[in-house]
Amino acid sequence: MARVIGHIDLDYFYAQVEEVENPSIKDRPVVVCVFSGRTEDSGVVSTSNYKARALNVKSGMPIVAAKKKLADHDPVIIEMEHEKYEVVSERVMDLVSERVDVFEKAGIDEAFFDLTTSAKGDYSAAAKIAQGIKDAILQNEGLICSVGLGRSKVVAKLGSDSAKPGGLMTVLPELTEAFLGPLPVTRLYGVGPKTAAVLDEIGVKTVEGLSRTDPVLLERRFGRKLGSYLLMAASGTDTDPVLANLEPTQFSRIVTLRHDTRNIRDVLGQLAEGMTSLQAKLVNSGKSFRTISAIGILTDLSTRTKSKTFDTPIKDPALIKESALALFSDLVKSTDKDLRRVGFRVSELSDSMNQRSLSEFLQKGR
Ligand code: DCP
Ligand code: CA
Ligand code: CA
Repeated sequence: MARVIGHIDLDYFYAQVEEVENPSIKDRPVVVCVFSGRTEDSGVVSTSNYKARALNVKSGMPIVAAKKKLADHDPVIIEMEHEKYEVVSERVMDLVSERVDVFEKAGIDEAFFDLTTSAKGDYSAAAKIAQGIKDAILQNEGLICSVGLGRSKVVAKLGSDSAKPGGLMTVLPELTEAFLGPLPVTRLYGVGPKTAAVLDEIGVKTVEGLSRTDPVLLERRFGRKLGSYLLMAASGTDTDPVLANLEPTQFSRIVTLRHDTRNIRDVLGQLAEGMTSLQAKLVNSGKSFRTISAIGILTDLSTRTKSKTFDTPIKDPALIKESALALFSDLVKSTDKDLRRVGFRVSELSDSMNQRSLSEFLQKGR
């Protein structure tokens, strides 16, 4: 059966989340920034919407430079709130992973998936499933994303890139070489600036050029592992499987409240069951956590989170319920709106006997 691999990537992710939260900014350039705090405007651009990109704003650019480019265009400058995007990311990842055979998160806004079994190797069946994923994300979160389907991870990733923004690109196995060939080699997954510089030196510009390069030369310049990977990537014959994420990095529970409310007793009552199962999950997995967060989705669908980070990893599951009251009180105080959905998350998970506690243990023993 033909392998069917997918890659999904949310479009202009942080900036799009801001637009969904506040649709009135949609027609203006939106720039999400990381302020370093040294001076009022020091820091860099995290990402921006397509309006801002059309005016040459780029990720990583100093905020001052972005402001200059947008001076006459009524820009919206927003401070990055990582927690907020994490919550949205988690919900989107759930929507995807429920609909695919194997799911591998590859970043805050992207994932690989395998549809070989459920599509029975048929690309038009896979495209229907992929469209269903896109629809679900749009319906539930109001977010657009791009998806690529192909016979390998490299092909799928290039497919989602080419589908941006908002598209679905199916690269049929028999058309793989024709699709890959003309692309600049710098677009290949795994080709960073260093590799790109060497490829440039030996005169390789396109993926097709790379696929015709002498394997011996590639091995000499890149070593055997990278050399053979590059050749396989260039022909779309890389064989890496989609690997289900085995090691969780966080556990969370989110529930929709029976009525919108800002009454804390009510919130905690309806979350109780979720928190108990979260505690059980923590105990069963033998994990400790360092950060604990209360999550609230308000009636206007914006998200508020309040977190607490402990100095050392915490094993005691009772601390989850103990922290809930304080965190939700803070959260409710931060808004005058009612809550529609509420959740709880423990993150920065580590194995209970981790590096740090092991060294503490050893030191105490001496
Ligand atoms: N990000 C960041 N700094 C960077 C690159 C990215 O903070 N230099 C953050 C903001 C992005 C998110 O990671 O929204 C996802 O990165 P992507 O590279 O997928 O970029 P976008 O989703 O913003 O845009 P695109 O539509 O090109 O995917
Ligand atoms: Ca993205
Ligand atoms: Ca991405």
